[in-house]
Amino acid sequence: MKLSLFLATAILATGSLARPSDNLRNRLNRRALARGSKPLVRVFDDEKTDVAAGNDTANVAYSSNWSGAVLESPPSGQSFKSAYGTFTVPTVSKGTGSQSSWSSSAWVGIDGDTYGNAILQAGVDFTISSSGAVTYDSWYEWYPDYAYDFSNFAVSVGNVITISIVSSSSSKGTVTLANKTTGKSVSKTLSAPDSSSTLAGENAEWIVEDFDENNAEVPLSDFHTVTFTGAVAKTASESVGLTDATVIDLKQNGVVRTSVTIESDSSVKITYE
Ligand SMILES: *[C@@H]1O[C@H](CO)[C@@H](O)[C@H](O)[C@H]1NC(C)=O
Ligand SMILES: *[C@@H]1O[C@H](CO)[C@@H](O)[C@H](O)[C@H]1NC(C)=O
Ligand SMILES: CC(=O)N[C@H]1CO[C@H](CO)[C@@H](O)[C@@H]1O
Repeated sequence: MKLSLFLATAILATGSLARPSDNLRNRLNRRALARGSKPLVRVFDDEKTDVAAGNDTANVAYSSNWSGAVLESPPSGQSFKSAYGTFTVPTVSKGTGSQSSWSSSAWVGIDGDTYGNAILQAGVDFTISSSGAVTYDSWYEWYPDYAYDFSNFAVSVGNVITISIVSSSSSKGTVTLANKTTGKSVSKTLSAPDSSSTLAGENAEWIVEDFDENNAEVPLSDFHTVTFTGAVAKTASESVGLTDATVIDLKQNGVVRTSVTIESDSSVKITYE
């Protein structure tokens, strides 16, 4: 697939994500930090195509915000209605530099790459503080609205979580996180925040993001490896796997921070470097 040279220009202030494991004061502080996902921001300086390690067919691009796999267009005349993926909550270590905390976030979503007006998404943040305390926070978001916590879904390392993103119309969708071990799940039905942020169903993605707080990227935590399995996006009539997905590596200040491999039609592995 040819790489799109679309540049997401929507740099909108997005919202708050409090951490359920923090006390109320910290929650309020975090809300003030305006945590949110952003559409894909490509890094153009040395965008590369067809040069994935030893792989002639993969489409590879760099982003300062996203790493993972993106389906950039549905089968002709169709749109993506849903996207699914399962991952194991990873151990988390400190990232580079001297920081008060480091974070990253694994999520599945619809839109936000070539179509930047909206993203319907849900996932789990991984944060480690300078003291070494690790918190995992589950959340949902319809960009450009804020990210919100799921309450009553406290994930921990090793949990196997299935994410389901299902749009019932361009302005309505339901996101679900399910614990594969227990079958326990949380769901939220969301509406488009406004008439300009409806879904197009043009993209589906499986991402580890260096998300924004207070309009700046958070220092990236070392998430070791996140592998999405069972990765599939569906239109009204077809299921689409990852074979033709575009691979996106995180690149910041000239340094590639991830290594992404499409392992099969239903699996993508994202490794922190
Ligand atoms: C290259 O990547 C594609 C998916 O983009 C995959 O189907 C194929 O098996 C890979 N080939 C090799 C040699 O790794
Ligand atoms: C998921 O299941 C595991 C194993 O039973 C359990 O320890 C964990 O607390 C569950 N997590 C959630 C978020 O339900
Ligand atoms: C824009 C955005 O999505 N969040 C960050 C991603 O990258 C851009 C460009 O590097 C930053 O300005 C954003 O803060």
